[in-house]
Amino acid sequence: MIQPQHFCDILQAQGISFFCGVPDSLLKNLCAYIDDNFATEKHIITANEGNAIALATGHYLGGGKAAMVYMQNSGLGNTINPLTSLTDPQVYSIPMLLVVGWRGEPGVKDEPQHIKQGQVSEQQLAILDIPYVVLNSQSDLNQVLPQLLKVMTEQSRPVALLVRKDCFSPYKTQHKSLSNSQLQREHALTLLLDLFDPQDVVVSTTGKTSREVFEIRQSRGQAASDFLTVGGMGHTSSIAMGVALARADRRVIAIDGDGSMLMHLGALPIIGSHGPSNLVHIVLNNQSHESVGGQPTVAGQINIGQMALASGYQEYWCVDDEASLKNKWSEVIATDGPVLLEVKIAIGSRDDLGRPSSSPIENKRAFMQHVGSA
Ligand SMILES: Cc1ncc(C[n+]2csc(CCOP(=O)(O)OP(=O)(O)O)c2C)c(N)n1
Repeated sequence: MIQPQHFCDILQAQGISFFCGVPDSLLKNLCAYIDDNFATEKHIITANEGNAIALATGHYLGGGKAAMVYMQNSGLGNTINPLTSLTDPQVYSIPMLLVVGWRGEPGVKDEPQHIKQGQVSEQQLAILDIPYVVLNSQSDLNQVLPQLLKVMTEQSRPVALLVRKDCFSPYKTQHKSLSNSQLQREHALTLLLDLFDPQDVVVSTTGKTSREVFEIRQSRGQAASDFLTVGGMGHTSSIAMGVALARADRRVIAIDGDGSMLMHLGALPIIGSHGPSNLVHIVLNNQSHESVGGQPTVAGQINIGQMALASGYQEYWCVDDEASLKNKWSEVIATDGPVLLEVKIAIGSRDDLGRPSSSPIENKRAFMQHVGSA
């Protein structure tokens, strides 16, 4: 296995000492090492992967040095626009090293949302004309990295490492949880699902939130008719807005995460300006990307309430424990939307948390039957 420190040492020796990106579970040991060992001006966790390409572009423009951009292959989609219209050799020709976690690699068992992306990742890099190398735990970094970075520098272009599962050796973060809340996400979800009306329409976000929602419903013997946004991270609130506009007679509840909300924050003013009165936007804020390793977000340093209200939401509340959550809910549902409820939660989840046992198509059908659109 490759030690994260060894990897970063070689990069630094090759002149790369600025890191940015969005965390990925396959890269979590590398991300944790970088986060612990590089100062905040050398390592920035961006809202989405396209932002990271832009940040690396600015780093090169401002300092003449290439940066490393890390991401899950799900994030490749977010990078395609800046990679084709900004950094490509036919445009500004900007060197950078992309480190891409290869979820859904053909032949490796993975979740439905990773299958297609895993199949097309190599083709995507090829069609983008990005020279790449597949990295595995046995790769000889002393050979692979200098060769790839030579191409990057000589041709002044993005190059990539496509990183297989179990490539990096374990690294335990020294980083402490930023959240002060004691409320575990799964418990918050249990309380919320108790508070919801059976007629409510629920859209839940990417990562462990949707897995927990699914398990709670299953443990109660309830139909799994919530829409689980297993892919398309950052789009939960926009999906919910679409449903809310289509079904003005039903209360629609988006259960978002802080990382997910930040990824496509532009959704907020669009929701606020179009004002679906039947939309409740809940943000479970643990100030981290807990699902992929707990790397920090900036959600503890910003004022989500002011952002929501400035975006045109009708009302905002913040709760951080069981009593305040139960207490506020009647007010939330009595207020015309769109409204935003921030629930401050602790970092953490069960080790034995399962994965949805129904397929996305079954999930879609159950959801549409619940909404009355199928
Ligand atoms: C475009 C994209 N980038 C990255 C990922 C990997 N990913 C899955 S869940 C997640 C973290 C979500 O963080 P947050 O919304 O705060 O929820 P939490 O996991 O903390 O509950 C990330 C980065 C992804 N699925 N899609």
